Amino acid sequence: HSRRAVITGASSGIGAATVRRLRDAGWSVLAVARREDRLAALAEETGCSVRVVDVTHDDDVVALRAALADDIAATGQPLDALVLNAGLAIGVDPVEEADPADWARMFEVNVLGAQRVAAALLPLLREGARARGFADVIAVTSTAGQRAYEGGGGYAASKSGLRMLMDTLRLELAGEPIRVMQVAPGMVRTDEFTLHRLGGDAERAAALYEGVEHPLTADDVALVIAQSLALPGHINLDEITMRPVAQAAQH
Ligand code: NJP
Repeated sequence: HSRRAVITGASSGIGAATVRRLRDAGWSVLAVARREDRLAALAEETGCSVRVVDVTHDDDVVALRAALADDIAATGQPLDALVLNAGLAIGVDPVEEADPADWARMFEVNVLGAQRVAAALLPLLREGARARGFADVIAVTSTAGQRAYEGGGGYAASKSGLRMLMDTLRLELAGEPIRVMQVAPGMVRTDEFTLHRLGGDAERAAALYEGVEHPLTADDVALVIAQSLALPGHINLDEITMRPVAQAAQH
């Protein structure tokens, strides 16, 4: 059996690129997100399985676990890896002017969504680890969770929350053969993420990339995720920070 992964936030950007990278590496992938049309196109293109899941909805996540458990029982193919990638940023307002509802939404998806999916699928990952020797949870965090920047308060707070969630999970799973890894990218050129962040203002979205000559692409991040998962099972890359060279020079 090929290795099996679940990828959240797989309908665009880094998640979709990770589906392609893992498919190319021979994985069998279940891609989940909310946008059904995007998922259908991805399934058509890559041959991956897809399922509509909103990570903020308990029912969706419970149903995901049940469907996956049934498929594992039917095929004998265990779950090897969970890629926690679903996430979003809203706004670039200073703390003083930020709307708490925007912050709540970022926490709901970026932190609580990751906790909900990880908790639901851990029993299946444990079975996978028993069958294969190890299993993986890998999250896409952000350099925003490591270092503050003006206007990034809510996103940074949520991503540092996710970072601590992952660090805690690693401690709690100590002694089990489950790796808990994080990839923290700097600026990635995924237009939908930025456009959504800026409420659809394409001009401001384009301006955001102006300071960085060659931002990372979604595929750059996907490559690092795929290579981290491909490492021998006794190597845990706790946290990988990856930035475009032009951005690295700023600090
Ligand atoms: O953005 P985008 P990226 N339930 O908007 C999904 C982090 N990051 O690829 O549900 C389930 O193309 C959404 O799917 P849909 C970032 O924080 C980025 O850049 O169909 N899924 C879509 O597939 C995030 O964690 C940059 O709308 C939900 C996906 O999430 C990850 O990279 C820098 C959902 C977002 O894809 C991927 O972002 C950095 C929900 N409730 C970290 N809400 C960057 N772009 O600069 C959203 O350091 N999704």
